[in-house]
Amino acid sequence: MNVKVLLVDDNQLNIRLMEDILLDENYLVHTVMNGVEVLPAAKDFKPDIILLDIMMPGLDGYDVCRLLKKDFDCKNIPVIMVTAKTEGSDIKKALELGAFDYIKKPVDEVEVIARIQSALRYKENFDRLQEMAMKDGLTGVYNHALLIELLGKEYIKAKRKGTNLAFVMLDIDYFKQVNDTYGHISGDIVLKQLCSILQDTVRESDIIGRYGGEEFGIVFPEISPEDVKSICERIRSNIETHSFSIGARNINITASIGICLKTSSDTLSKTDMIKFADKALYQAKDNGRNRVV
Ligand code: GH3
Ligand code: MG
Ligand code: MG
Repeated sequence: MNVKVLLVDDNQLNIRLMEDILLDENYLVHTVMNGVEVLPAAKDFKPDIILLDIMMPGLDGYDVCRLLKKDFDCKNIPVIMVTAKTEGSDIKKALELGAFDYIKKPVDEVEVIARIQSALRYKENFDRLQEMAMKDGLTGVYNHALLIELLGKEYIKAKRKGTNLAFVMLDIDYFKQVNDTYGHISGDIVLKQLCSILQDTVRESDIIGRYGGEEFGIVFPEISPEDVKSICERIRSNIETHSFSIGARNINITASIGICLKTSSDTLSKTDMIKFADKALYQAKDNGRNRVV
């Protein structure tokens, strides 16, 4: 895929010069000629990198950089300042505001490409590490810490908007037997396939995480009691009817599910929600497993 560059400069000639350099590399370039348009353009165009002029009327490059670094969607896009301001104090200010690097005007073609590529290499490593810090290595769903953090975020959002929030705990039935009979590697394959079922069954906005071992948590923002019950019932039945293929063999498993739904008038805390979902899960186990409570 082509590298996407958002180019910001208030001077037409500078833009043309830089565009020539970037288009030579087959980069996809979107240009913006004033500071206020940068944040909306960045959200819309989703660039891999932003080349940002400092001296512009209205919002200057420093102001724009500050705005970008405060924005949830844009804060990790590397910003390279392109500037005629070459005093040490100017560069210091740009870097302190979160700019990744700077290029001095008049620009040199080889230097521009080298600095862009260095920023892209950094970003690639950053993304990989961030993914590793957020996701469970085996199943690809969120890890325990992220699941709880995202539940907290949704809890605050639900409170502010006065909407429902559900937390669901799912635990595989007699999973120890799967490991004991077919081995841990097979057990791992089952866990991965189970997560695919979960992902295929819930809505895009729902959040799946590995609570621990063979227990998974799902956060359902803005959901009615009927809908959360029917989605969980569908999860339960999709697991029960799925043929889990481990090597040449196919096996069947079931899972038990506990739901805690908080309406806007409930005063449950985030921790209460986990506690009640867990209680419901254990009731599902006690009542014979392979059921939703
Ligand atoms: P129950 O119906 O009461 O939930 O029975 P169970 O056997 O599923 O429950 P238990 O908690 O006794 O056992 C869970 C098992 O899950 C034990 C553990 O070895 C296994 N397990 C946990 N994490 C992993 C993993 O990452 N891979 C594999 N293969 N097994 C795991
Ligand atoms: Mg279990
Ligand atoms: Mg368990």
